Amino acid sequence: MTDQQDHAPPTDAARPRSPRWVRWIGEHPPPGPTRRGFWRSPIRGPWLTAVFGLVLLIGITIVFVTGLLSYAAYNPDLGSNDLTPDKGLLGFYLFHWPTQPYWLYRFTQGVHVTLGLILVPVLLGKLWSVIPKLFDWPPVRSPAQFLERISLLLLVGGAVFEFVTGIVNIQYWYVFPASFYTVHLYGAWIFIAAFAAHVALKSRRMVTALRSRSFRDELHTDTAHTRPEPPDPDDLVSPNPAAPTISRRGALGLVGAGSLTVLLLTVGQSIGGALRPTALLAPRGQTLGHGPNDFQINKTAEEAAISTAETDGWQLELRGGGTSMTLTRDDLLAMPQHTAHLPIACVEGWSTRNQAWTGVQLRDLARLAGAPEPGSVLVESIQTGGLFRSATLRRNQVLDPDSLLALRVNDADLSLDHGYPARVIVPNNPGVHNTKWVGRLDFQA
Ligand SMILES: Nc1nc2c(c(=O)[nH]1)N[C@H]1C(S)=C(S)[C@@H](COP(=O)(O)O)O[C@H]1N2
Ligand SMILES: [Mo]
Repeated sequence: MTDQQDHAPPTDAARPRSPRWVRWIGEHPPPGPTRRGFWRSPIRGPWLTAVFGLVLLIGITIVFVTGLLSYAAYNPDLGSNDLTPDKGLLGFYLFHWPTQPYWLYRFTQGVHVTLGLILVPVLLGKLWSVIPKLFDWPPVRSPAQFLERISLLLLVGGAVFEFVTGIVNIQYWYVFPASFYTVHLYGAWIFIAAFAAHVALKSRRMVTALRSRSFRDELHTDTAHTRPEPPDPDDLVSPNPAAPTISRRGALGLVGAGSLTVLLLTVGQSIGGALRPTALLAPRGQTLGHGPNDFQINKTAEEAAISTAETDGWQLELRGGGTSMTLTRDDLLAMPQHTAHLPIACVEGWSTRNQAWTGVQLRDLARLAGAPEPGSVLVESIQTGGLFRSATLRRNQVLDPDSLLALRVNDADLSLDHGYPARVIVPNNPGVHNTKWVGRLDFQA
């Protein structure tokens, strides 16, 4: 077959009216991938694309929703929790993040990160299945086709951007601490807009394609019996197919095996405990402590430039109701102690099992500070090295009986790495807001 034949002019009604030289260019793609005959896989076609598309439709929707929940969990409307410029409209759905169930953030963020990771092979499969469209010739055929191509650029660019920034973040959080949060948030909305438009445009075609072949039959078809699909309106099916080297079953199996491998090598970080070491693809937080403090550490005291020099003679500054006072660790230990069984659940998707935290209830400290009904509390760390840490917690978080300024964990003093002399622990709170090495609590009306 010659290139002339396999690139029959499209039957676009507008075409005959375009100038001759434009038509000539359209009919003469340069050698290489712009020629349809270049793409020869016999399994490429609407059915395979639709199967990947359906998985992504469900998966990306869940990743998007859990991502929005993660943003809400940060209480971005409070204090300096969120410094994203001009996020106004994007916060339209925000609500007061609850403290119960205490494991909710651990679950939603584990799903966000783990599902995002296992969708990577599916995304690659999907992109492979439609790659001839990237080389559509002529590049611009009509205003409508041009607009569609721009939207696909946002779709593919947005997907790649969100996946790459997410993965880089869980691998090296401190590479771009301030901007990750902002770019991943803005990127998500741009991507999801293009995604929604794509779904609206393609959902009928996806359903038709899925119905065109039986999934069960495909799972019983080996390579030798693999035949190309009939020509399709999107020109995904090769006009010049090569002999099959893999069946559709094989291609789906390959992608499925890729996703399963990613799952098995990452999910241990979200489950924690004995399964933590199986998360070989999740390097973060492999540092563990000793004895009762033997659970994952995000940032060690050394990395935060905290040493006994900072903690010797430590005092907590308590502010609220127009007053200010200081308390030593012994003062705090002399107050009523409460124990709560809570995990640390990091935005990066890892979490610990429940640990038994013991300390003073935040609501007791609020009362002591003269602000028994605070609107919020600003928690500041004594940390000066690395990123300075502070977080603002909402009233419901202060008042939950399990919200503590913890002094001990699992019946031992907190280790320096886990925030000695005192750290915040709040049920259902993103790990990053459980401030370690607390120096000041400022309760606000
Ligand atoms: N002062 C301070 N507090 C901090 C951090 C920090 O870097 N500095 N890291 C936060 C993050 S991102 C997490 S996930 C948890 C981890 O707590 P852990 O190290 O005790 O497991 O602490 C949070 N509190
Ligand atoms: Mo974290």
